[in-house]
Amino acid sequence: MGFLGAVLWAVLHPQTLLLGAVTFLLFADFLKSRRPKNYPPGPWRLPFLGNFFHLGFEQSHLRVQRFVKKYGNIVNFEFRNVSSVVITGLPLIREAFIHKDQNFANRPVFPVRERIIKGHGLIMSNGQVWKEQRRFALTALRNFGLGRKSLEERIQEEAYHLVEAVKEENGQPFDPHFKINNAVSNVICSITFGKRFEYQDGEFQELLRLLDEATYMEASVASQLYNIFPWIMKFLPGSHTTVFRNWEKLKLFVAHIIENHKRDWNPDETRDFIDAYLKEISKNASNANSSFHEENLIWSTLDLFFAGTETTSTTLRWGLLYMALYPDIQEKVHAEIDRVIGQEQLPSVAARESLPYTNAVIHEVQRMGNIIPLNVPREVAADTTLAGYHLPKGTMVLTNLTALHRDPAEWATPDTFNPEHFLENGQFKKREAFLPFSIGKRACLGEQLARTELFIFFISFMQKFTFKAPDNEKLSLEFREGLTLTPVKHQLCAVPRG
Ligand code: HEM
Ligand SMILES: *[C@@H]1O[C@H](CO)[C@@H](O)[C@H](O)[C@H]1NC(C)=O
Ligand SMILES: *[C@@H]1O[C@H](CO)[C@@H](O)[C@H](O)[C@H]1NC(C)=O
Ligand SMILES: CC(=O)N[C@H]1CO[C@H](CO)[C@@H](O)[C@@H]1O
Repeated sequence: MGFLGAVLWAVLHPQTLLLGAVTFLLFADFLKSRRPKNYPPGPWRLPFLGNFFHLGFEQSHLRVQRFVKKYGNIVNFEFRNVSSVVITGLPLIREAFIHKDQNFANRPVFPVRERIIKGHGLIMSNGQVWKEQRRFALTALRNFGLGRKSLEERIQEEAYHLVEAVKEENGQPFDPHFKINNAVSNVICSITFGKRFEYQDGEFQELLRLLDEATYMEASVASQLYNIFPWIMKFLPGSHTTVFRNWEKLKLFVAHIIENHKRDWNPDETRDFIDAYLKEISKNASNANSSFHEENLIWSTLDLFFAGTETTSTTLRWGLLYMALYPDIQEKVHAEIDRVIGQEQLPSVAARESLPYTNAVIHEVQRMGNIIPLNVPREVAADTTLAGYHLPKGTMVLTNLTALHRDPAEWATPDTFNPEHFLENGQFKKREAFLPFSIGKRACLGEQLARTELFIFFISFMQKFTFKAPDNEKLSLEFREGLTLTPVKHQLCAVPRG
């Protein structure tokens, strides 16, 4: 066969071929993943997987502290297979999201999200689509807050229903999750769909369950693997398929409601968000570039539904849990409410000033609950710099809100629930290192709404109940990590107050 033949044989041998291909790919990946010049520092990376294992699957926000200690306030990670930085500290967060907001206003596109949403809607869209959808949603939220029934009245009405439903538990142990979820969701449903859903409505409960499950499963191992290897994972079974299936069902639900709206649509009477949006679509019929079309209507609606339900309801659940765990604090809240508005008067945001202690407690719940620990990811929209480092377009940006909310330099007892953090001489004190809604152009669009909801729902609960652990049970602050940090499944007793 001769020498050449032997070499050729060796080269063509399947195993050798495979080995060669893998070596080549690893080398190419290594070249690709070497840090460019003046890039922020960070830990070593595995080819393909990047820092997947450093960030891990669970409690990842707690695990990487050592890197911040070692590398400083801007650390480069390969998160999944995307080059990313984690920013720590208020000065850098301000530099990025306020002073250089144009360059940091995008959202990254993850394969899981891309497959479902395809850049539509409000939360995950970019550029012109995002600008138009955001402006429209903000206006709509404002308008439906000023309509015949103010937003505050809608929330008060819903809080009334929620309190009635919790009374039915007669002080016995119950899991508050789905009733609270339903109530909170109804506020956004009344804005977007023009209706609320009864807590006994099986179909709606099922939708809320699908939403909850999708949010949880999107952080699962299979979904993360899909984000790295979509071309493989799309052929494999796993929890990512649940995410797709659930969103498909949620989409159908909204599409169905939109069909109903179209059927009895009257351009002169705008009942809700969907009506207003249909009007916008008809205005822009001749404009091929307009982002106001049905696909964006579905996703903007679902985005409001999604962002407006899970977050606020999770925060309220943390609130009740903290009250049950800190009975002295709960007692002080009761006393302040009894003194200022009593147990019967409907709570309104106008009373915020005169309820400083309760207001401080709600803020402390948000600080400790810390439900979005690394913020919602952003992406660098155009080559830029941060803290003097070069950040190329396409870099994913995570901001460490946990570091801010647990900073020992900012908070007297960073790891303990303590409303005094937000009080000074008995008055409410605003804190700069408190950013649960983030800041800048792309900050939470529902902040006003969320704050009003938290205030009214929480006070309504406190007017009527004392929250306690069930007899012989110990409550814990353990959390479940999905897209948000939520309390683990638990039961509470809501004992009616005399
Ligand atoms: C306690 C409740 C809530 C918390 C802690 C929260 C937090 C956040 C955070 C951290 C972001 C990412 C901001 C950024 O990238 O800088 C966000 C975005 C968003 N939130 Fe909220 N949120 C809450 C309630 C709500 C409610 C009630 C709505 C309903 C209208 C809502 C709608 C949105 C939307 C649409 C976005 C995406 C904005 C965009 O990409 O332009 N949120 N929220
Ligand atoms: C965020 O900050 C917390 C608290 O300092 C720290 O434990 C955690 O490791 C940090 N996470 C990241 C991703 O930097
Ligand atoms: C439509 O969008 C494209 C690309 O953004 C732009 O070049 C074009 O001028 C736009 N056309 C109209 C009619 O606005
Ligand atoms: C993309 C686009 O042209 N949108 C337009 C739709 O109609 C409204 C009202 O006429 C305009 O303000 C938008 O610019």
